[in-house]
Amino acid sequence: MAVTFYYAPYSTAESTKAILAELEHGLPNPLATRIELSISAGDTRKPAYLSDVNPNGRVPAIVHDGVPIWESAAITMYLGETFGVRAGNDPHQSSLYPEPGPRRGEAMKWIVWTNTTLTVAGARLAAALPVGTPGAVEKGSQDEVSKDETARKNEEEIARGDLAKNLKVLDEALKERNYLLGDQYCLADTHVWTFVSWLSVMGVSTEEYLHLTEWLARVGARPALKDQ
Ligand SMILES: N[C@@H](CCC(=O)N[C@@H](CS)C(=O)NCC(=O)O)C(=O)O
Repeated sequence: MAVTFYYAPYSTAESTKAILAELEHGLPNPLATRIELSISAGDTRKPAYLSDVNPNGRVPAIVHDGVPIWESAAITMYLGETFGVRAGNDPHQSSLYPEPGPRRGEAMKWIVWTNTTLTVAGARLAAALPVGTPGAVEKGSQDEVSKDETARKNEEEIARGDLAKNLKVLDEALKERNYLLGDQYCLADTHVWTFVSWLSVMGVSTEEYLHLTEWLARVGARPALKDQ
């Protein structure tokens, strides 16, 4: 087994966990060995982890054939390209990621948008929530910041407004289509789904976005994801 997956529970690593669940679904053996780390215990900042796995001291990260790959968007695209594209007409192989071409570009667009736009607003909200409330950054995390109550509330409001704009973009894109790329589910759906699901932990409601709400239920009901 050549892939090692480093994760911490309830972290950004949930995205890679879901991607692997989809790719491993129905396979006789898992694709990856899992290694659990504790952020609050400082595991992600231990010298060996920083030097051999991720110099940023964060999860998720994978090591494949000795090569460390970090950043959840890069990991999703890499695992999709490596394990998710059906080779030839083999019906036993999964086709969870598009072949090179415009559809691949669309998948990349949503994966990168999730990390650079949606999640940036979500991370600002997490950092603005008082430590200890659901979804707030963990105590001891490098993202923990202290601020006075007025500044905190202000930042929370701006972040919630930005998230609402982003969710509307997603809702519009899902109008008249079952999945982000059309009729066929792909790992871009998995990736975006994990981050939108994370937002609900912080009390961000998606109920007013009808298409998005239906899509969340559709993706969440997939056999590989429903017990996540
Ligand atoms: N941009 C990175 C963000 C990863 C990230 O921020 N991970 C957090 C957990 S949600 C982490 O590992 N934090 C460790 C720490 O704060 O010490 C990605 O998408 O992979």
